[in-house]
Amino acid sequence: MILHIDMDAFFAAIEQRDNPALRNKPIIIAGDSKRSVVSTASYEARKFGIHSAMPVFQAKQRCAKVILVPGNRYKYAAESKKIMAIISDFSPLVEQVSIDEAYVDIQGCEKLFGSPEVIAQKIKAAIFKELFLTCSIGIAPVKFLAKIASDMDKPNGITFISKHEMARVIKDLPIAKVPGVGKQAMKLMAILQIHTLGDLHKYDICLLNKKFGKMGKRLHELSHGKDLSRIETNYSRKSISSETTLSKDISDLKIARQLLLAHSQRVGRDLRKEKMICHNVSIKIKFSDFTQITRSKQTDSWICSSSAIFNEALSLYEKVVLKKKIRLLGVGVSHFMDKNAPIQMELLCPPKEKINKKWESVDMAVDSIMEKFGSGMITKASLNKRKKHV
Ligand code: TTP
Ligand code: MG
Repeated sequence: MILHIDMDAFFAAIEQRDNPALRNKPIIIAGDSKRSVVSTASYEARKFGIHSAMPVFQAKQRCAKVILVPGNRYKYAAESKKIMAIISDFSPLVEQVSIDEAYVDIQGCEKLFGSPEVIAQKIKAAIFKELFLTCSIGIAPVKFLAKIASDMDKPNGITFISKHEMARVIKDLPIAKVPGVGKQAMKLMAILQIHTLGDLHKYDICLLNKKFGKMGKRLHELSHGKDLSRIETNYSRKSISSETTLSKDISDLKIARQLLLAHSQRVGRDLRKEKMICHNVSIKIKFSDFTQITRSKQTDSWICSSSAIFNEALSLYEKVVLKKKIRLLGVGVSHFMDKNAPIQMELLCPPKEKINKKWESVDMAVDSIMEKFGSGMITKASLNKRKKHV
């Protein structure tokens, strides 16, 4: 049996816990610009139809009394660590999949802690006792159904899908709920009259493969209750990104450069904190008409300095033909490796960035000042004029 644990309204719940004035109130975690988007909404705010990714102005239209709370991602990351440590007391097989969710394989734990439902109750109680936070837990024989189950009775619920119930749940499961099925696939599915996971039964695996590629095979397996993915215990972040919705649309390259530099610094700092180097840099641009593009490239070497990330981001940016003004700009890095891991001398393996010692010590000094006094305390001189745009 697999458990999927997902914290309830994670960022908002932490803020409500830490500030009694916010409890039982509709709150959203978001930047304070009019054009920011909601990262999470408390369940009180959700009653008004407010949800993640909704622009803040819309959230305010839906509920005039909604309280806007600026986020603190370091605090949330610290809570996340504590949660994962509590869960690990119940089983060694824990796979963290995001800041607030994890799969747990409880094979062999039942003698020690009881039935799957009892284990779920114990985990919920342990998290609440230590951190005053609630979560929802799904229990199922396979990972993907455990994840779906954890969403069925939110907040603060436990949902158990037994082996015998799997076929029934799959038969009626809306295809939109299946992890990995995106908007494009949904359109094609609608044409093929596929509305639930069970509807896939009548299709041959070859046809699904042809229509949906690799995902077709996986969906075919899932529709038969087979999920071959195992619990992967070595959690590591797969990507780090930073982005801002600007207070005013921009088209000026100078301002875009400043923003790319600021995001490269934030991303670089997080990367160095994780003691990682990366091999892929991406940018994200949302235009004034809300259309969005991402561009990414593999770097020639493994990098971690803010300046190298910035150079890659800028070269990506300069290749974009800008026909509209920009509303949001972001930088991301992915394809990580431990900074201290030896590089194999293979032809295809890129070399480590030749670190410029002077810049490395600047990065280190800036990182530690930010760590101690907050990110507003130090900035590049060229970024100082940026503030009015973000
Ligand atoms: P979720 O688990 O998707 O959402 P949630 O924990 O706020 O609410 P629930 O699980 O009860 O439905 O995401 C976990 C956290 O990740 C969330 O608190 C904030 C952050 N997040 C964003 O920053 N942006 C987003 O678009 C989403 C969906 C989440
Ligand atoms: Mg959650």
